[in-house]
Amino acid sequence: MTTHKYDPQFTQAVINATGPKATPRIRQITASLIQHLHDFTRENDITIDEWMAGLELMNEAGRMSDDRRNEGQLVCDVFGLETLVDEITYKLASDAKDEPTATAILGPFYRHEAPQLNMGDCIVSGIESTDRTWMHGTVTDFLSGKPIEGAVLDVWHTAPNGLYEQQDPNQPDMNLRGRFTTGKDGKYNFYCLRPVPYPIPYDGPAGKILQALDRHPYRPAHIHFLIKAPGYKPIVTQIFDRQSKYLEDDAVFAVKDSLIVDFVPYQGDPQAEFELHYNFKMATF
Ligand code: MBD
Ligand code: FE
Repeated sequence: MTTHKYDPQFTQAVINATGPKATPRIRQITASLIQHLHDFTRENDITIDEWMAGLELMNEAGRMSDDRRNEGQLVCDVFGLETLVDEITYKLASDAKDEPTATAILGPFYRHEAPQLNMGDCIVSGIESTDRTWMHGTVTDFLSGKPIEGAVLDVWHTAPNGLYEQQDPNQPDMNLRGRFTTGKDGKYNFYCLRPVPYPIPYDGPAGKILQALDRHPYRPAHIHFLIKAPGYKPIVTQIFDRQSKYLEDDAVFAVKDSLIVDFVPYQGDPQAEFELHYNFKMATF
């Protein structure tokens, strides 16, 4: 008897083709992936044309991706996938009673090797803006509350034109990025801008998907952080301006309540219009 491809037996045959040397984890997740892909395809009567359209989106995302543009990641982001894996990773890692700083997705615009700066330095260059912000706080152990020495705070955000420096030929290399290392007191402080909401890149597959789904491409104003300290789990997160639009409908689903912050008008400093205070709480491994 021949097995029709529509037959669920066919799916089992594909799963069973896995050889004995596949690791248990690979075996488990590919069996599940095949099952879900086949079920999805059967349930929706996916035709060759529709499958080809999806394939072309994937190929286009691949062709567009380089060290300035992670289009594949962006496609995952608009489907909420990066937020989901962030959530899962964070839950698996934590059985804590109290809460370290909540995580949020890394996103496609992180760059390694941002400039190493001194406390009190400014990450803004070549931009006239009235939204200078003095950001400061302490990095602590979330259980003991003790300050953490040697924590490296890696920060990045967009320019007022809505572009990260690698997207914008008019910004200096590594603009609006910096790494700051805490001393004994665990304190950090630096100058940045109060960021603005901005549209994620809209001229590729992620944009096509948003358009087809009748969704806007905007993210609320945010600042990214990657914080590392010896003996502690790294924190990948973002903070969001309470006054910003799109907190409720972020195009990439990254907002969490505990990450919403207040930019406070600041009188005490001729270099800054706003003050932003935020403490980061880390958990040990
Ligand atoms: C961004 O700026 C971003 O931070 C994320 C997570 C996704 C797309 C664009
Ligand atoms: Fe971002």
